[in-house]
Formats: sequence, C-alpha cells, structure tokens
Amino acid sequence: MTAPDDAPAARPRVFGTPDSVYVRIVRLTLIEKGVDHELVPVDPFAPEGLPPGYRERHPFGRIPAFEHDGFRLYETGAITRYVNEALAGPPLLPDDARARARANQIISIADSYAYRALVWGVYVERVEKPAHGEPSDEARLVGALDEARLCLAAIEALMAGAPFLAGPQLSLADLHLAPMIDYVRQAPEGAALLAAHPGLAAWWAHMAARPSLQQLGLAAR
Ligand SMILES: N[C@@H](CCC(=O)N[C@@H](CS)C(=O)NCC(=O)O)C(=O)O
Repeated sequence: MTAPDDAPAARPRVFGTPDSVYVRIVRLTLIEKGVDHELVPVDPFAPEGLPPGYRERHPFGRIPAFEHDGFRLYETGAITRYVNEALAGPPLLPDDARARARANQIISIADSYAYRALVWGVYVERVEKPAHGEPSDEARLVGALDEARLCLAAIEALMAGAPFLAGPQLSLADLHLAPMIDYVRQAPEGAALLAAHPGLAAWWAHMAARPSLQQLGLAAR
C-alpha cells in the first residue's frame, strides 16, 4: 500500500519517473544496497506540470526527490551518498582516499559534462526526437558527439584498466554513469563511440548483466 504523500514511511521513497537518468541512479543504488523502496510517480514533463506541493520537496522542480523515515533530500549525489552511508548493505565507495576521490571525480564528470552530451545531445537528438517525428538538430548532435568522445576517453583513462570505474569493486561512480551510457549506446553513433573505448565497452558489458540494471530495464533495447 502506498503511504500518503506527506506521511513519514520507513521504506525510502523516490519521487520521479522510471526512465529518468537521475531517478535510475538513485534506484540502482538502493537496489545494490539491497534496500527495498517505493517509486512515487512525479513527471516534470507532464502537460499538467508538477503535482501541487512537489516544490516543497524539490524547490528546483527536478526529479528525483527522496525521503527516508521523514528525512527529505534532493540532489542525486547527496541522496546516493546518504543511502550508502546511512543504510545497510555493501559499501559503494572505496575506503582509500584516492580511490574515493576518483569515484567522486567520475561522478562529477558524469554530472557536469556527460549527462548533457550523452543524453540530451546524442540520445535525444538521434533517437528520441526522430521517434516522435521531430527533426534532429544535426549541429547539436555533432557537437555533443565531440563532447561525448572527450567524456568517454577521460573516464576510460581514469579507470586505468580496472574492471569498475574506480577500482576493483562496484562504486557509486558505476551506478552514476551506467544510466547515461545506456541511453547513449542506443544511438548508432553512441554505440560506435562506446565500442571505440574497449575498457568502457567491457565495463558496460558486465554492468549490463547486473541484476540491478536488469531489474530497472536498462540494457533492454
Ligand atoms: N542536479 C539534479 C539533476 C536532476 C535532473 O536534471 N533531473 C531531470 C530528469 S533526469 C529533471 O528533473 N528534468 C526536468 C527539468 O529539467 O525540468 C540531481 O542531481 O538530482
């Protein structure tokens, strides 16, 4: 049964849509921690707009918003680090300060550069717009592919041959980047770009097989 929107619930609640990159990052983190959660539907792109009162949870009107046992939080990086520290389950950041700095660096690269290029510049222009009969902005696509190439090369260099982005074990960095890679690879140019980065391509192949990604329907198309 769904708790009323404003009643504290012990089971963490994530507010958003299942296809949102940032909602997926939070849900992947919860699933990898082994924490059950509830997805409360909030669609910022719905014609009717955000539900009344949603900006009390997220003043910027984005998704996800998050609540755990009465504690409200927004901003994905804050949410995933809170989930990692406050809830039971396997640790998702390395103990070593330098390895943790790498994970945080990759999360920042994903937020600052990759999200816009991979998701909005490549996926939306090449896959989503044509699927809705809208023309692609070819100039934007070309610029985004350049930026995407830079992102993949930089992240692959930081991996330094490790199986996961920040070392030998899964971390929040992997869960942050995976939903972005899942979108970009659906564009033929994005798939080619991934294939041209063998370390990241191998990373994606084993990430795509993880039960958490499969549970959320990533890597399905
Ligand atoms: N800085 C935010 C970004 C969240 C974000 O951009 N979410 C997108 C969906 S993936 C959104 O809410 N877009 C709605 C809009 O731009 O109005 C975070 O880290 O949570």
